[in-house]
Amino acid sequence: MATSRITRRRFIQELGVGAASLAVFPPLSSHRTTASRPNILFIMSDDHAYQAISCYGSKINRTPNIDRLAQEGVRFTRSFCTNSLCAPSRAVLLTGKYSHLNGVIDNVVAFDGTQETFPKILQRADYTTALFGKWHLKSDPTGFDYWNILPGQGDYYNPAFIEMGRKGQREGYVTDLITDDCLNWIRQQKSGKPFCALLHHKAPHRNWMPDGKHLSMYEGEDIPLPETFFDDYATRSDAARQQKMRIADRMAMGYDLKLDSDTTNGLPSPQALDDQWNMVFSRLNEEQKRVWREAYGPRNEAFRKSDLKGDALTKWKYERYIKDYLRCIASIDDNVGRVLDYFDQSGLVENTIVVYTSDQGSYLGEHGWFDKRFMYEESLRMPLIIRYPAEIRPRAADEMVLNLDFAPTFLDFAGASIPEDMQGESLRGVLKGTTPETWRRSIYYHYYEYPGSPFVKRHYGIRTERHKLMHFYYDIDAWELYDLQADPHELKNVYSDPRYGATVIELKGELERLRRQYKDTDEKKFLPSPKDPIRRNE
Ligand code: SGN
Ligand code: CA
Repeated sequence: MATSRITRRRFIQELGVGAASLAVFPPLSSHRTTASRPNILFIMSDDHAYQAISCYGSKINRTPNIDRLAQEGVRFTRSFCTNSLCAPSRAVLLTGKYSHLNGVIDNVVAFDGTQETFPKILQRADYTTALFGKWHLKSDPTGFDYWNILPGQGDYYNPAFIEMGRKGQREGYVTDLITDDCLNWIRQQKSGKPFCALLHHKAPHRNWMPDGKHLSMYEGEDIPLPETFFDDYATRSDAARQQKMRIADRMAMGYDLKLDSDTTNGLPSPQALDDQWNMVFSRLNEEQKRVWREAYGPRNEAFRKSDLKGDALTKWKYERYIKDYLRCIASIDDNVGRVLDYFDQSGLVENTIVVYTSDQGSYLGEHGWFDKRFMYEESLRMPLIIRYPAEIRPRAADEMVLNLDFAPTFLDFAGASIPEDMQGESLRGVLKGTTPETWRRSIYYHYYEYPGSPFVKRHYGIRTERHKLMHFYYDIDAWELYDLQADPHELKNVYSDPRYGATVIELKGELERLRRQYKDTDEKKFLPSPKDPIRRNE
């Protein structure tokens, strides 16, 4: 696999880093403002599923600015995360290592900031580095010359920020504020050094609070239900049946669905989340509250009068969820547009790598769900678009890539050496259209946050172009196999179908090979002891 990089690494080791960078890449001192040492702007949103991006074929919304980036860059159609959860995905992208090696297996563990990360290596290679927005790794950021982050999950309205260790609060909407900060910082960069900025949005994460100007977008429109909305999980293992993330019965009336307490028709709702709703709503100033009440008041009253039940009620919940989610994305897309416009005006386009991705995918009603975590396609996939006019031509790329690959990719473009123990592969060849013959044909996945809300069981698995094999473990021992060609929506588990017997044997062999390659052979290593309390995922 990716022999080209192994060869290059050996080459670097043999010659010594300084000599190798002279031989393989142009000398550092001359690339400050040339195409050989690009700036990097890494835009990442939180839970933005590919199903809600028009250049990925969205049936439910338009994202003209993200599409514009895709027209000018490479759009990956098979980009995946290794563990579909926020903090784990972020730790993987910083370190280029799987969760079991970087330590962040779930949203509970704090990131050990003393370990090697790509921003630290870029700093040593004379880059200026900065981080804006969602971080969620608990420990203070390391490897950044400047950082201004949201504490924890952050708030949509008038959010608190931590700027280089100092706490503060700002008036406004989170997606606009994070973008403002990042653009202001870029404008101030006058040192002549290349920069790497991580622009990490909170939106469109739960509880999906849109900004004032998008509150009525999609109102009066029907958003189609996904085909698998009424999945009955008939052929699956108990893992799919026992999760607690169904739109039908797990959404909070206030927090998720924005109903006032007198418009819920007495429908059951988790009290803790609705208390949280009162807290987040109380952050709005009087004018923001007025705009919200004006938009939601009449809709909530109509809901009260309709007295919906059964499937009609579930469909209403879906509509409320998806419209708020898409409204949050409208603001993300507008802000991506602001960044692209600034780059056009400032002449930074040619020599800046711009990435758009999301920490993982999300269910937008598929299988009846919201949230993520499972290795099924909707949450396994990450949208990924990379633009770099100086070196790459626009195309859609089908190669299987991982969030594990970001760190080596950025280091490769920066002309810095890639540590031997990083487990990802540089995407540089793929981006240039010269994919190595040996490029990976399967990917490995491992999810751990269980027991803990929303009760998606621990599992690991392998995906090839055609198949996906998963093993659920801990308080279950169950396998699922999907034939992605015959069954792209993963509705029919064929693990016990004798016609797939040879495939199961072959995939188990390949899965073992990947587990050894990535040094993840001990599934008991991260099991909580029976005395451990249920893990909270904040
Ligand atoms: C919060 C959400 C969950 C979500 C996790 C993790 N609940 O706990 O729905 O799965 O974050 O999301 S909420 O009521 O607090 O919104 S992640 O993207 O940060 O991993
Ligand atoms: Ca996320």
